[in-house]
Amino acid sequence: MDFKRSDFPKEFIFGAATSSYQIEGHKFGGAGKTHWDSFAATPGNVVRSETGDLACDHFHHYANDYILMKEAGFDAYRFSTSWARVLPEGRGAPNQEGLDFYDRLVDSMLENDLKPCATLYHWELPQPLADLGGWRNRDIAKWFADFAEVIMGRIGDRMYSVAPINEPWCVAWLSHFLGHHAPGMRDIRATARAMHHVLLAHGSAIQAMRGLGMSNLGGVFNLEWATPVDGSNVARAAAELYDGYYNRFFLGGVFKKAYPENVLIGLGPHMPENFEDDFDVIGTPLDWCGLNYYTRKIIAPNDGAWPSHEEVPGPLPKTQMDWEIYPEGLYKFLKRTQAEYTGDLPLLVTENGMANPDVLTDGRVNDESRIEYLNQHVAAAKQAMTEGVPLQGYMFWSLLDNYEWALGYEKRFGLVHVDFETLERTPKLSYEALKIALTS
Ligand code: IFM
Repeated sequence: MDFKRSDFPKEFIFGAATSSYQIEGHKFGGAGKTHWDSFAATPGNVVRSETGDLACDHFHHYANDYILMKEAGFDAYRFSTSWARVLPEGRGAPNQEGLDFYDRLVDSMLENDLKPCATLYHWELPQPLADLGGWRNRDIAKWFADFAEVIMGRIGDRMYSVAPINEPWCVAWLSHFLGHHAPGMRDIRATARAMHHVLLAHGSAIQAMRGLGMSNLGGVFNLEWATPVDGSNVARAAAELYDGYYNRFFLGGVFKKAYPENVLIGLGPHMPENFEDDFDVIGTPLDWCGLNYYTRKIIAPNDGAWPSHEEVPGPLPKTQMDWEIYPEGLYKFLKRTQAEYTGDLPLLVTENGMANPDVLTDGRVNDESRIEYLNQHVAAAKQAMTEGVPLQGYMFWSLLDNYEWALGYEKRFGLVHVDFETLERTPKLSYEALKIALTS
């Protein structure tokens, strides 16, 4: 790598991230059905209709996975807890086996000197709650706060940090407006409700965890830089709207207790009644803010219904996801988030990485393009730090190749290669390069 640990402050945290449904093996340990199981069982939604049933079988391999992390010199592990594994019905009686699993997981992280950084929800909603309307139902805020109390009542004493929800934009817009993720809806009213309720659930869970006496609680937002297709006013307004519902809606709700006006022009008529009354819960103070960053989008206006724009292909080199590589976006987001939303609050890059068509040859994966991608993005973050952004950590996505949701197992994001038949783990060149950077 072009960087090493000593280039950063002593207390700076390097970590790797994963999520429950993407790696654990959902069929093990008495977990309940989730909306991802039904979404994937519906033809056309997921490549080859693949599911997280087995995934990386982290359920049985976690101890070795943490040894790999320790050997690479990571300080922290960002993982998520599966709501349906803990509460198979989403509410009511906990699954003791699920609670015991997370208990073992956390102890094993600590044995390997990894700071446990939990996310309570990374997208696998228990099916019984989806049947009740899921994120469209305001009651989800209460159900989620109850789940936060159950899981943190068991492992909260050993957490380094906790965030309630991974990437609210994906939970709401990607899943209810674009229909790319479970529950696969394409409905503006459902979207408006999900966008508000996901933030209400976030704030309610923060309050529940404060009630348990917990600290170091934050939020994790995925941000995508929007570039207008040309210099016209309509193109600029289109990109500002994309920025509004992708980025500013969620940061605005949490840190300013307000949603952007340009977004409310379209979503306003579909929002829950008196939604403004919830801002005090949504804006419950946090201890840190996490940014997940991968790419930018070029936005062009069109004549369609609101939001009346579309993404067009950009000229930059792309990853296996067809996402442009644009490290400047990370720099700009760190600067802008501090300047406009978070001030002195610590920031973390909670996800960054790339999918690459990695091939295992003679026991090696030469993922030089991933090394280059990480170098460029870490340098962009370092630049922002040099200019005063209080960045306190950087987590790579992902530790392991895993279930990339609707794209199944085809897109490989791991620092460690996984053979999905034998489940064998093989550290890639990027893992080895990071190991040298973090341990020397
Ligand atoms: O795999 C996902 C993860 O679940 C959330 N953030 C983006 C990653 C890559 O698409």
